[in-house]
This record gives sequence, structure tokens and C-alpha cells, in this order.
Amino acid sequence: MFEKILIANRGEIALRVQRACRAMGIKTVAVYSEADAEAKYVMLADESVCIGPAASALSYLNIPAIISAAEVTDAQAIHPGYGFLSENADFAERVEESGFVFIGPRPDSIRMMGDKVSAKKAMKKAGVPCVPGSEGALPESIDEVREIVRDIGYPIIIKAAGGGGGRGMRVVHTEAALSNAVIMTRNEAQAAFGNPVVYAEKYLENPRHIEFQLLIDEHGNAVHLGERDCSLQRRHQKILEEAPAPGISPKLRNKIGSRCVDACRRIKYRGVGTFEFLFENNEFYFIEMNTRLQVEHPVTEAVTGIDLVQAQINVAAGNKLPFKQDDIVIKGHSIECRINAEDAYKLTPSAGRITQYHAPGGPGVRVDSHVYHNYMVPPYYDSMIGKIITYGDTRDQAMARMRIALSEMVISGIKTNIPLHLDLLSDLSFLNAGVSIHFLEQKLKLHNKAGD
Ligand code: MV4
Repeated sequence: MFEKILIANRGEIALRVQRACRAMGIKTVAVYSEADAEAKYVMLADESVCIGPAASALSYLNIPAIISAAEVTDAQAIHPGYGFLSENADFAERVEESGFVFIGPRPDSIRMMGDKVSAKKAMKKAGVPCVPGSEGALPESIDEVREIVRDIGYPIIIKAAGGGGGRGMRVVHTEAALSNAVIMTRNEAQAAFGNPVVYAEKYLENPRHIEFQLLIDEHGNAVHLGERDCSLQRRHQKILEEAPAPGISPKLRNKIGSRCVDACRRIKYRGVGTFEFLFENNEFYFIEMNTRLQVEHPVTEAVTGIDLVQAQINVAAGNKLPFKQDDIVIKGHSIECRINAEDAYKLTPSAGRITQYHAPGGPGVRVDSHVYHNYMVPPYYDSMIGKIITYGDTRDQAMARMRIALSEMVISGIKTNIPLHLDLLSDLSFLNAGVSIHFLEQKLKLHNKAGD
């Protein structure tokens, strides 16, 4: 096992990874920008290294600075967290070339999944159900594109191979609009990702977003840990997630989960990974694979009892998974509310000093946050300042515990989205379960029309 791990991230996930290391007797190195010098996870780490100024491009995305920090502190492995460099294949490669272990998949797996066309091809070949669409990249000739799209049937969505997570997409409803949409998406893709390749899919009008958690070691052992429903999002930012996804039968879960397991074995994937699906009319359609630990991993931990970060570290050290698929039992229900420093209704970030902070507690309540009384929320990074995760025997109990936890939580001095979460947890459509990816944006539109 490693003796020392460098954590190439900030905020709550830096603290989360540290906690896993501490539980395993591993020393930690925090890296931080000048804006995070007084952060809690920096104080709590065994060692810390400043890697640059506030701007992410000069610190948390600064590959040479991070590798130097690992060298001077004699760390053996690097955990990238989520965001920042976590899905950067070049970073993973540089880490390994410099003699450190990258706690994540092989660089070629990251690269394959970063290209959404090659990801979809690999998954289709492995028997994972995909959204119907073009076989790979759309050709140059617009006449040929027209024929391909006629076969798919309108409406369609054009997506950039280099995109993902909602970037570089365009919905097309009619053939008249097709040629322009293809040209525009290609140009935007070239500018944003340096890759003009686009592909087409049938546009699903009202799906849910359900994703499967996978865990694979380097000895061919692979398990799925069930699914999460992440439909509550706005502008492609998830705000509330739950596990299991309401209404998914154990039979369907195991059918889709075992396809994902087969696919991971086939591509010799290692570590944790997430298969994103759209779910409509009781059918799953693969869209993308994420090769990182996700923000919402704690809801899976709650219903499986497995610590995903400890599992990642064990797999990276070359250990075998200590369980088989039959040992995995999905028990109870879990919800996560992401707490953001923002005015959730006006949609504006709200950085500044936290003048009062009280975290909730009690049975079935987990709080993952790096903030504290008098902490200064810097304006340079993502607005998420923590997560509340509740667990219950039933969905109703997890929801009830979340309502109490949210109402106990006090964060003064900045605005947060706690009022929005409380609003959601009393919304009958949401409580009835199974709302689509458009639910939250529609609800907020109505709210803004009402003018309150
Ligand atoms: C889609 C879709 C409908 N049909 N693909 C957006 C993020 C990216 N991961 C894929 N996305 C979508 N792909 C087809 N064929 C609708 C979306 C989509 C979406 C998906 C998941 C969560 C939120 C979303 C919000 C808007 C659109």
C-alpha cells in the first residue's frame, strides 16, 4: 500500500480523499492555490505545497507544478478528485511517466471515453444499449448527412465528439434547419475542443438521467454498484441526486449493470467509472462514460456500504476487489443535496465570508464540506461548498431526514441554495418520483414568472 498520496484538488473532495487516506493509514499531501492558503483541508493534511496563484489555470490545472509537488514531498500516488485534471489523459500519462501512480483509469481509457464517438462505438460493440443515431462521425457531405438523419427520424441532436457534459450540442427539428446546425456545431466544436467531429442521435424529448457506478480492479474483477438518478439539474449542473433510481426493478438494474460490467472487462478498464444513460419509456440509452470519481458518489456509498475512495486507492495499489457481484446488496435509499454559494433563484454566485456555520447531524445524515465559521468562500472556483447526504430505510425516510437536515443547517454571510432544496423537497411531482431532466428548469421558470 502507498505510504503517501498527493491530492490534486481543492474543497470538499480534497477533504473527502484525505479522510479515506487517514482511514487507511496513508499520509496526505495537499496542494493549494494562494486563494486557498487558509483552507481546512490544507491545515489537516500531513504536508502542503502552494502550487500557484488563485486562477485554476495557474494552480489546480498546472501539471508541472503538481508533479514537482509530488517529487519534493516524496508522494507515491496522485488522486485527482473530480473536475480539474481528473479526466485529462495527458495528465494521467505525465503522472505515470514521472514515476507516480495515477489513482484512476489508464490514460488510453480516459482518452477513449473523452472522445464521445469512440466511447459510443466501444459500448455498442460491448452490448451496452445506446441512443439510435449515426454510426460514428457524420460525413463531410451534407447530402449524405441528410440521408443518415432521415433514417434516424426528426427530432435529432447533433453532438461534438470532443464535447460532453452538455457542451457542444444542438437539437434539430426539421430538415430545413439541418445543414446550418451541422455547420454551426462543427465550427463551435473546432473552436472549443480543437476537434470538428460531430455525430447525430435521435433526440429524446423527456428522459431521466440515470447513471451506473462501476468498480473494476486490474485482475479482471468488475462489479456494478447500482444506479443513481441525477435528473434534477439546471444548465447541466446537477443539484440533487438519489440512489437507487425510483422505479428501476432489480431485474432491469442487473441487466444494464452487467452490460456495463462486461464492457469494462472488455476494454480492460480499472478503478471507478460511471455509465451515463438517458432513461425513457422504461428503456436505457447510453450517452457517455465518466472516468472519474463523481460528486454524487456518496449516495452509492450509502446504499452499498462501500467506500468508493478507499476502493479506488486499493485498486490503484494493485489489490483485488474484496467482493463479488453477489456480495453487493442495494439497501435503503439515499439523497444528496449539493449546497452552492449562490442565489439559486436569481442564478448568481455568492462568494464571501461565512459569518455563521452550523452543520446538521443525527441518524442517517452525512455532511461533506470543507467550510467552517469565518471561512471565506473564494470567487474563483465552482460555487459548490458542500453536500448533505441522507440515508433512510425508505425514500420517504431519506427525504424526511433531508428536510430536517436542511432546516437545521445555518450558513450566514453568503446566499445558498438551501431554500431551493427545501422547496424541491415539498414539491409533489418530485416526491412522487421519476421527474425528467427538464423538471427543475420548468419549475424555476414558473417560479420566476410568479415573481417571488
Ligand atoms: C441527449 C438528450 C436528448 N437526446 N441526447 C446533455 C448532457 C450530455 N451528457 C448529454 N445531454 C443530453 N443528451 C439525446 N439523444 C438530452 C440531453 C440533456 C441532458 C442530459 C442529461 C442531463 C441533463 C440534460 C439537460 C439537457 C439535455
